[in-house]
Amino acid sequence: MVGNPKSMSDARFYMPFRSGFVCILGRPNAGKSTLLNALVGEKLAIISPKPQTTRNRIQGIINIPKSSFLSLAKKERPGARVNDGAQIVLIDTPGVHKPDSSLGRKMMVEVREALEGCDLVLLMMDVSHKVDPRDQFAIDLVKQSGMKVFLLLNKIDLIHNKSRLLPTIDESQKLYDFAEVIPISALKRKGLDTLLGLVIQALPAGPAYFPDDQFTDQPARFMAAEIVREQVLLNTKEEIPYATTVIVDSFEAGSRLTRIAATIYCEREGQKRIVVGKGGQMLKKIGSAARWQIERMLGTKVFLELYVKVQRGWRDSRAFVEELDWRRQLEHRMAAQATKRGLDANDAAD
Ligand SMILES: Nc1nc2c(ncn2[C@@H]2O[C@H](COP(=O)(O)OP(=O)(O)OP(=O)(O)O)[C@@H](O)[C@H]2O)c(=O)[nH]1
Ligand SMILES: [Mg+2]
Repeated sequence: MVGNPKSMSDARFYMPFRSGFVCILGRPNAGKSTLLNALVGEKLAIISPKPQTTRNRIQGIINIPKSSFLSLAKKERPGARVNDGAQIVLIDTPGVHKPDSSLGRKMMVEVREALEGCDLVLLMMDVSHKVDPRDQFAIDLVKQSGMKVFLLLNKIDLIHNKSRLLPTIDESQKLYDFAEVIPISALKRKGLDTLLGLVIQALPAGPAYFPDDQFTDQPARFMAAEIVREQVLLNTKEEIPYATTVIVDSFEAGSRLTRIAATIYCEREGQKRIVVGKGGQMLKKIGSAARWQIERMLGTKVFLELYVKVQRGWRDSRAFVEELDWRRQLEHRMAAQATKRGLDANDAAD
């Protein structure tokens, strides 16, 4: 039995509740969203082999109860026996790149906003590739922030001769004064317990920021749009994945059935033809795969209506790109609802 931890004279035995914001950063395709999903244990972010899949920052909340924290903490602090648990707010971000469109610039704003005020940065690199100037761009960002950074060498499952990892670790240590260098495989869930233990150690004592049954801040409406976009990414090639976006036009949640209407926007007629496919076959394929995933997420049947429209050069339209931001969409809908309530109240008073 362990006594009241707070009265223990040896602080080694007691770890207070810890919490903080942890930003996952790295160039496109490093595996950031795969790591977010693996650590949270839910599919919060869409994933594809194509770079620049993630366009918004996405928060995933990990609650670590007292008991399970123990085994993680023990690895890092032998003898630790009592702890009060932890809450990690992980933030997945778009891949760091040099933007050449309004969409790209907005993605980089998302990265910078995620970095602001976070407690720790997890910089991810793909070990199956050599470090190149595109990695340097991400390193420069963390240098400017001056934050505590762990370097995650991801995709170690692709390195068959593990002795090849040692020179990579040595080399990477020259890039920045990383607090830790941790080899992982986000896909195969290798090294993630060690990573979690070290992350918790790096966080300050603090309160839970979210209720313990919440695992993301994203509304289901936005996640549904992302699931449709993921199917477009997985089923199309060349420039189409980059030239498409999805907006949910209506989302009516019921206890058994959710009705969703969404529009896939492309930049040109030719792209629209490919997304629709011969006799509408491609759109049907995208729709049924997306519907199945949304049903799993919501736990209801889903009636999904998809439309395809051309919005010429939308990636270069600042106004259109801003409208894609779900935080902004939410603000607009709340404002519209408040106006409607005001009008209804006036009608009732008349
Ligand atoms: N072999 C292997 N593949 C991985 C690993 N982690 C991610 N991947 C793959 O790498 C590709 C990119 O993964 P994402 O998680 O979408 O990468 P990302 O960093 O979020 O990419 P962006 O959103 O484009 O910035 C996908 O095909 C993943 O399945 C890993 O540990 N091992
Ligand atoms: Mg991603």
